[in-house]
Amino acid sequence: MTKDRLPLAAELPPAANCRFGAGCADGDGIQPHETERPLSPEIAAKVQDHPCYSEQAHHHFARMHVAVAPACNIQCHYCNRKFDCAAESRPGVVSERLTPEQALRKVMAVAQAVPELSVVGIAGPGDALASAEATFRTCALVAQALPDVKLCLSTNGLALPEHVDAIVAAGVQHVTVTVNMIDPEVGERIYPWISLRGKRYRGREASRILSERQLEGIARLAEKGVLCKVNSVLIPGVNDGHLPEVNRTVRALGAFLHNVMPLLSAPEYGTHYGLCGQRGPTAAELEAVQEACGGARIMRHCRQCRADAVGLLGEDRGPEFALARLSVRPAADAAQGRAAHRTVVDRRREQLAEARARALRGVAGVGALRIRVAVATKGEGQVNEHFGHAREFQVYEASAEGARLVGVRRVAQYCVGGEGEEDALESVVRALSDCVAVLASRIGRCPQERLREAGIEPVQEHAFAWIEEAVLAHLAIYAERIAGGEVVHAPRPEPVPVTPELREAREAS
Ligand code: CLF
Ligand code: SF4
Repeated sequence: MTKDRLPLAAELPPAANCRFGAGCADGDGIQPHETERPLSPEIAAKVQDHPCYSEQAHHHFARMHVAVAPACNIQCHYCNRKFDCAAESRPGVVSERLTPEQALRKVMAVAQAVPELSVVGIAGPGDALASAEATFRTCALVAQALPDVKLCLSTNGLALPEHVDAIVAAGVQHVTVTVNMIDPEVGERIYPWISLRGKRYRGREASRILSERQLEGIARLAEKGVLCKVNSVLIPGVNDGHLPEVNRTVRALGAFLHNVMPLLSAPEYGTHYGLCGQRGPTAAELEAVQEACGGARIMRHCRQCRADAVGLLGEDRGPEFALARLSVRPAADAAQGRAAHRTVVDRRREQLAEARARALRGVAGVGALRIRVAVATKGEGQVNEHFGHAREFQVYEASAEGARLVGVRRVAQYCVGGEGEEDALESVVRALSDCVAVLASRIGRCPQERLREAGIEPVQEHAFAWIEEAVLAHLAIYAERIAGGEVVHAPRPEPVPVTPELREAREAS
C-alpha cells in the first residue's frame, strides 16, 4: 500500500543535498567509512558545532531546550507528558512550561553560564508546530538576542508542510521529524488518533495522513536547504522490520541523518505501551536495526533528552536554571565566552586529529582483530570520568580502521554518596558484557575485582587521554598480549543478532 502511495520516494535517486552517504561525519570524524564523501563547506559549517548532528561535536558543545510548546496534535502510544517532573529523563517531561519571554530569560541565563551552548531547541513537551505561535515567537526572540546560536525544532511532522516557509524565515537551520512508519498498517499500532484542522482521524486513515504530511514536509525542508534529521522510535514487534524502509524513503527525500532510538516504556511512565507491557529493544536489537538501516548513516549518540534539558548531551543542568532562580531581568549575553570556547574546540580538534593519526599507526599490525571498549567520559572528548560516577558509558568498536562509536549505554550510577551500590555494579557489568575493557579516569578496588571476574578489564592508564587514542592504544596492547599468549581472545556474546527479516531489509537497502 505504502509503495503505491509513495512512488516518488521509491523511485527517486537520493536528493542532491542528501548527505546520508557521508553519515554525520563533520570533517574531524573518526570513522573512515564516514569520511568517504566529505561534507560540503556549507553543510560542515552547519553541523560542526551541533551536538546532535555531529557525533564529534557532542563532546564539546551543549544544547538547551525551552519548553514553550505544550500542545500536541497527535497521540503516540509511547507518550505521557509530565509537566512538573524533575526525576525522569525522557522526551515529553519538563519541570515547568515557559512563555516565549520566560524562555528568553532562561536562554540568556544559560548562555552566560554555559559557554559550550551552541543550540537552542524547541522539542515540546508537546509538538513544536502544534504551538506554532509560541515556537516562532521564541525563535525570533532568541535569534535577535543570540545570533551566533543555532535554532533547532523537533516535530511529529503533521503540521510541517504549511510551516516550512515560516521555519526558513525564522532562520531555523535544523529540524527533526519523528517518522516511525511509512505504512499505515504499522502506524495504526503506534498512533490512536491525529487531529488536523479541527477534525480527528483514527486508525489507518490517521496514519496515512500523518505519513503523507511528514514526507511532504521532509522533501520541502530539503528543497529549502534546511537540514532535516529523522527520529524513529524502535518498537520491537511493531516497526523493527519496517525501519529500513523508512530509512530508504526519508533518505531519498533528502533527510540528512536518521536517529533510530529505543522505545522507553517503563510502566511507571504511564504510557499506553508501558501499561500494556510493550517492551523496548535491547541494546543488541537496537544495534541490529541501526545496522540494517545503513550503519554509518545513523546517529548513535542520542540521549533521548527531556524537553527542558540543558547542557552537554547526557548531562542535565536544567534545575540550575529554574525560573525561580533567575533574575527578573535577562542576563547580559556572553558571546565572547562562546567565541573563546569555539577557539578552544578548534585547538582540541587539531590535537585530536594528530592523536588519531598516531594511534592508527599503532594499530596497523592488529590484522582483523576487532574489540569493543567502554569509556567513561564527561565531555571534551577525553577519558575523564570516574567509573563510579558514570551514568552512561560510550561503547567503541576498535579495529585497524579506527575507533567507531557503536552506542551509549545508560546505567545506574555505582557510587552514590561515597558508597558502592552492588545492584548498580551488576547492571553495569550486564550493560558492558560485549566489551573487553572499560576505560575510566579512576576505578575503585571493588568494581575492579567484579569487572575482572566478568572478563572486562578495568583500565585507568588512559586517564585524560583522547578517547579515540585511548581506545586504539588499548587495542594495540590487547593484540600484543594475544600474540604473547597472555590473553586468549574469547568471543563475546554476538552483539548484533540480525534476524532473517532484518537481513533481507539490509540487503534491499
Ligand atoms: Fe534538541 Fe533534537 Fe535539536 Fe538536538 S535533541 S531538538 S536535534 S538540539 Fe539530540 Fe536530544 Fe537525541 Fe533529540 S540528543 S533527543 S536527537
Ligand atoms: Fe507525545 Fe510527541 Fe507523540 Fe505528541 S508527537 S504524542 S508530544 S511523543
